[in-house]
Amino acid sequence: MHDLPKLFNEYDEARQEGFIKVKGYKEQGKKIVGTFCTYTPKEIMEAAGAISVSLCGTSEEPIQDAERDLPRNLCPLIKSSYGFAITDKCPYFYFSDLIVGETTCDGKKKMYELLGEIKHVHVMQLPQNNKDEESLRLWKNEVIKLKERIESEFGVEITTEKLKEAIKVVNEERRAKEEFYELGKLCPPPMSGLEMQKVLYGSQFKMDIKENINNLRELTANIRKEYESGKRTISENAPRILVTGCPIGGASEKVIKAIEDNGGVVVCYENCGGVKATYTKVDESKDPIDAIAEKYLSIPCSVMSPNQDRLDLLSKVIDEYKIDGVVEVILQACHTYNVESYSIKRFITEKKNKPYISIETDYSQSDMGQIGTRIGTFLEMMP
Ligand code: BJ8
Repeated sequence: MHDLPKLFNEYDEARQEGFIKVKGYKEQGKKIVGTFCTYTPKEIMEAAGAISVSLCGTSEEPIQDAERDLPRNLCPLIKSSYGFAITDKCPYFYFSDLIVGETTCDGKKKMYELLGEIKHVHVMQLPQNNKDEESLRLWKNEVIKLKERIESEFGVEITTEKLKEAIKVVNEERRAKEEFYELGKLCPPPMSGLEMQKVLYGSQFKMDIKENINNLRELTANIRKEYESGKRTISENAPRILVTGCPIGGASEKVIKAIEDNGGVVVCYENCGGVKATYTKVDESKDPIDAIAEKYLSIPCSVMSPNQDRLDLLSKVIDEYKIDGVVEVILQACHTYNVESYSIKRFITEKKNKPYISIETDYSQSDMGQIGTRIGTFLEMMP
């Protein structure tokens, strides 16, 4: 038997362990690129031989410091990220040679202006419509500008061959992640949603992509083997929940905990930690820059308008994962997800005939009781 809890815990500790790794990479002369969003084309950094790492803050700890400069009624992800940056409490930020941001939501793009006072920052101008030709042209140009910035900043040349190689590796990482989270399609699922979340979140901090692929595949194979030998850890009567909305990690995992403490199980994450980031791949047969631009612009985040692709994706995963109910997690003051939640609710309840609840929260633990009560009532409605 494999020690699965131990393997899950390794992912839980990945963020902390990465601190030492990132220092090691720096000492070897590697360049570090800090990122904040799924729209960042990771292939460009990979092709430059640089390491990319997520700088999204997920804890309440630095928010008070951030509020000295930023308004209180701002998304906790933005405040936490900024707070870590100005207090030098995040080794990933500290070691970053360049920060790459995108003009996604208003809060983030204004925060990047302030980060620019302490670090080198490159902001990609993201169009807000991902269907018209003009937007794709603009975005392609932004991908080229990022490539040129990385080349001049780090004194490297990103050749077409290197880009093609990077596309293959990053696609493979997407596939490995997909093979892992698709275990959630099994009935009953072979792991809890909290365990799945630990792996999805932790794997962001496994900076060696090839090693990440191998670890994910090994974990998936071990889970499958135990399941096939008859081991079950989740009741087959547990309502199967889909989580959608803003990114989840650290403090916001309280919502997953509330779902599972009340008898449900999260079997799928449609957010940026899960399906949304990986369900499309970069087309390996096209010109690399064209293919990268197309893949990233197609991400169905609520910052796009209109955003029909998100509804299509939700519809697909609700069917494939045999979902009983949908929980949308909205971080406080996230206007795009908050406003879009009305269309999401209508779609889920009227077109897919599934129960839906939205939970608006921040990184504090003060609303845990209230979230537990609301989720408990929601789960009681399940058939
Ligand atoms: S692709 S979800 S990572 S923008 S920071 S929008 S929660 S108010 S994170 Fe995001 Fe990229 Fe989209 Fe994904 Fe709202 Fe907060 Fe803005 Fe946020």
